[in-house]
Amino acid sequence: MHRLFQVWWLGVVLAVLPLCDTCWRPIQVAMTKGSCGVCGDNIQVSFTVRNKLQVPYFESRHTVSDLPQRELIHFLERAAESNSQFSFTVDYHQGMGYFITRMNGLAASAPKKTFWKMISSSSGEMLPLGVSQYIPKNKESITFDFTSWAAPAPTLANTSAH
Ligand code: B12
Repeated sequence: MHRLFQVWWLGVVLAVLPLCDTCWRPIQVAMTKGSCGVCGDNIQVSFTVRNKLQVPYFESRHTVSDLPQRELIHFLERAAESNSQFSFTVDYHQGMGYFITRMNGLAASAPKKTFWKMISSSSGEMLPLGVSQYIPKNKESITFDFTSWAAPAPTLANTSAH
């Protein structure tokens, strides 16, 4: 009886909290802060954006540091936010996510059979997944190469991902 009397204030707090919206807010923030899906330790990823297919040719390099390891699209977003020289656009495809349609102002074109091919410079292989699903490794360097699938080599038929 004596101990119950000592914690009477706890009963008052529990009774008031559900009625008080602003009382809950700090608790909700604490619960959601830092949640970012599949997130690992902070990593560094570099991009090379290369067009050797049509004039004006260009090539540029961009590095994103200290971002939690997660899908490639987040690194592209960070690069675009922090560097006005870097830009991209995407189309959304249900099930596979985003397809890169334009980089640094140069648009891919289905009628001209051009696309932005993504290659891991570390392995030299085409990425097996798109930007919404591929998770880069620390210090990985990814090349976005403006490519024609009409060119004799490589063609869609003889590339490993297709
Ligand atoms: C043809 C094809 C392409 C063509 C599409 C252009 C065209 N107009 O034909 C080109 C060469 C551009 C291409 C590129 C890529 N592709 Co592709 N492609 C295919 C393939 C062989 C057939 C798709 C198709 O025509 N379907 C029939 C039509 C009627 O359906 P659709 O929904 O309209 O098809 C569209 C989408 O598939 C889209 N598309 C094609 N590839 C990709 C990749 C991604 C990530 C997305 C979001 C959309 C997309 O383009 C098609 C035409 O508009 C499929 C394999 C398969 N059998 O499905 C792989 C496939 C879809 N591609 C794949 C990949 C990995 C890529 C690349 C990421 C490769 C790379 N490392 O660069 C790039 C995309 C890069 C970017 N810019 O974002 C993977 C996707 C796996 C995944 N879950 O992400 C697949 C499944 C091949 C595989 N590995 O098994 N591709």
